[in-house]
Amino acid sequence: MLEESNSTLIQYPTQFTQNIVPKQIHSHNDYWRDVPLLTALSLGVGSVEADVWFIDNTLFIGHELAALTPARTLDSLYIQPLISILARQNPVTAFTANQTTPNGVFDMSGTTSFQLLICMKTDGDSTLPPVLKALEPLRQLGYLTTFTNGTLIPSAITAVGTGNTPLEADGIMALSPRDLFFDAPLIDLDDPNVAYNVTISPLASTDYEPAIGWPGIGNISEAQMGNLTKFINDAHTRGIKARFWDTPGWPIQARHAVWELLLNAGADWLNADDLEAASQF
Ligand SMILES: *[C@@H]1O[C@H](CO)[C@@H](O)[C@H](O)[C@H]1NC(C)=O
Ligand SMILES: *[C@@H]1O[C@H](CO)[C@@H](O)[C@H](O)[C@H]1NC(C)=O
Ligand SMILES: *[C@@H]1O[C@H](CO)[C@@H](O)[C@H](O)[C@H]1NC(C)=O
Ligand SMILES: *[C@@H]1O[C@H](CO)[C@@H](O)[C@H](O)[C@H]1NC(C)=O
Ligand SMILES: *[C@@H]1O[C@H](CO)[C@@H](O)[C@H](O)[C@H]1NC(C)=O
Ligand SMILES: CC(=O)N[C@H]1CO[C@H](CO)[C@@H](O)[C@@H]1O
Repeated sequence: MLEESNSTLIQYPTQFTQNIVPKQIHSHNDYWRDVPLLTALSLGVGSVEADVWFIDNTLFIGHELAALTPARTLDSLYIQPLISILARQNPVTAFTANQTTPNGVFDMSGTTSFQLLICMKTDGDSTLPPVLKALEPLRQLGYLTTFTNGTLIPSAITAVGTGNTPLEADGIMALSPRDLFFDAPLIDLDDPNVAYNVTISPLASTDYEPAIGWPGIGNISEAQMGNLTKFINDAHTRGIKARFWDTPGWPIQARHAVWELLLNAGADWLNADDLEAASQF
């Protein structure tokens, strides 16, 4: 059996994520999982969130200061693992000689871009430059979705800044080429001051409770349904994907009712803490 499983006939280069169906699930506080990034990938989760703190010239990962350790950095937990996975998904062989765009992390769907949401916890203006620098190894390998010369070129990883990420002045809007994007405020997509579009924001998000409010129990009101439809339409009109965070987690029945409501209304990402439950939903 061991011998059989080692046969060259049943092995192939990109099987690290073999048979995993990619899903539009966002892993909230991904660094809390058993294994950051890999637990999510094993369940087909298409987007992960990493909270970064820029302290002593290093980007540490964690929910709060008390949770930080020297070893857990943006580079060690996300950038290097992604590079090693993408190296496996992009073997250099005679068969790939003419391939111009890299495969993504999912073997089953090479063109699916994996979303890396970087939530800046420390001051945005001082955290942005080191985050851009941390992305350099992915950038060098051509793995980052990039807006350049008026064209959006999709690639294996789409990096999006959230939290304190600055938009204007020297923020995301000033980047050219741009390979870090901006998580737009979903309820302000009609803001006349910023004409959000996919060249700035592939994603727009909002806190579910103040925006919609239906707790997942009883009937949703017409006004709540109207708001939900409006926000999703505002995003889709601009080609932007919609995400609602902090949806009810309990009771499970309410959590599922809200997930069902969101998916039926056209929300693009399910924001989840329990990835296993969301991946089986
Ligand atoms: C698998 O096969 C290769 C080449 O035949 C051999 O070098 C390697 O030791 C084998 N690995 C296992 C775990 O049997
Ligand atoms: C790559 O392109 C060359 C030149 O057009 C062609 O001869 C070769 O068959 C192609 N290889 C593959 C794997 O498609
Ligand atoms: C973008 O335009 C500049 C100036 O015209 C050119 O040097 C550069 O190669 C272009 N980049 C891409 C990716 O096409
Ligand atoms: C996208 O939005 C930015 C910021 O509002 C704007 O500068 C840019 O012209 C827009 N691009 C397109 C193609 O609409
Ligand atoms: C909820 O909606 C159903 C179906 O429209 C209706 O029968 C029921 O009375 C409503 N419940 C409440 C508490 O309004
Ligand atoms: C958060 C939000 O925008 N809520 C809106 C829901 O819809 C009602 C009725 O149109 C508005 O008054 C609220 O502002």
